[in-house]
Amino acid sequence: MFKPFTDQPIVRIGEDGKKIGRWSLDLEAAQLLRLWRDMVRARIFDEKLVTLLRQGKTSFYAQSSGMEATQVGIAHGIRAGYDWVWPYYRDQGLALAAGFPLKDLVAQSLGTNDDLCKGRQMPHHFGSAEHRFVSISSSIANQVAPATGTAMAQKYLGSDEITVCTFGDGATSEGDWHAGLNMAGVAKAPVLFVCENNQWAISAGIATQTASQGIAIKAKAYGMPGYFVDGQDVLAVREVIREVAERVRSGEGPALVECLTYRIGTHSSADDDSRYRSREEVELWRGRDPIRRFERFLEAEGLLPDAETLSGIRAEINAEIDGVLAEAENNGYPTWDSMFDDVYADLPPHLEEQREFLRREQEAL
Ligand SMILES: Cc1ncc(C[n+]2csc(CCOP(=O)(O)OP(=O)(O)O)c2C)c(N)n1
Repeated sequence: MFKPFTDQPIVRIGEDGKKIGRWSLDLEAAQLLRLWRDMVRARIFDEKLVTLLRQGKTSFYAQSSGMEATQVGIAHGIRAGYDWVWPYYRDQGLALAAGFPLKDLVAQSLGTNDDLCKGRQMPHHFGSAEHRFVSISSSIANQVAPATGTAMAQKYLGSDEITVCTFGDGATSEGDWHAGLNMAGVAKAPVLFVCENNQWAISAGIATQTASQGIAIKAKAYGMPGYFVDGQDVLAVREVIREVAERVRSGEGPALVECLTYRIGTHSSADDDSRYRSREEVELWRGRDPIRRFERFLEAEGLLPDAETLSGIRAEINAEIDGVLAEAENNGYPTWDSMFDDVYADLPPHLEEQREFLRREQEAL
């Protein structure tokens, strides 16, 4: 049983890859390789999307490089595809590791014909009811109260699904965050709140978000346990999330997990992070790369596949993503008149008129 409210983050693997404390591995080599693969897939996806932005093929993206252990650990700790997730805009690593189809994510970012929203949403605001991923929102903390509501419904329906709600450290400064956690505590709603504390809210550092010891400790005020975890350690995140999620599922009420991580890249495509944080800090955290740390662990345990196998997997992931990107572009983009679809069951006369008007204009071009 993990302890809540620890001063130091809960950790399984040290920087050198060696086990910290006494614990036994409950995963087979194939499952460990899956964790590695999911982290590498998230990293490669991130790099490709940044390239796509530079090519002008999409106009918005929020990088998650550096946060892979947190996001993949969360995905592997919950019942992916069964539990409902209210993700935040940087959660592509979580989504992909939880089985969200790459094809749907890419189609949404590019706004192609296969995009469920037909290009009407902001890029990188994906979601899928089928995969139990509520649509991404740009507003911070606005998912917290609805996530509590989702969990209350699950409780009233007697379901054993739980709700997982993620957010950054900046979101915890919003009133919505406190209202959502407060209600969850009162209602004993089966919701697992996870803070992906990457230490910056655009240019505002964590010290400007809170004067308290951290985020996890705030759970105390709302009558739930709060866990502080090393978010660069995929095994620690997976295990804490798994244990806490099952406790939430068993009816013990909500919980908060804070994963301490770092965003290596800029806040979003519109940001220049060199204006507010030192290169030394970024380099320090680049050296704390969660993928490398996990590789050192696999090596120390004698479980790291040979270099050829690893580069084969990387090549496979590259080919998969390139293939999906090319396919999305080949599928083409929605035409202008699709904007009239899905608005009303029967198009009212004034919109019918506007569609006709636009059609004539288009023909005259
Ligand atoms: C309600 C609201 N206020 C302000 C913003 C502007 N904004 C966009 S992202 C962001 C910082 C969020 O930081 P954090 O929650 O730590 O997540 P991160 O982007 O660092 O992962 C802010 C203030 C917003 N999107 N929504």
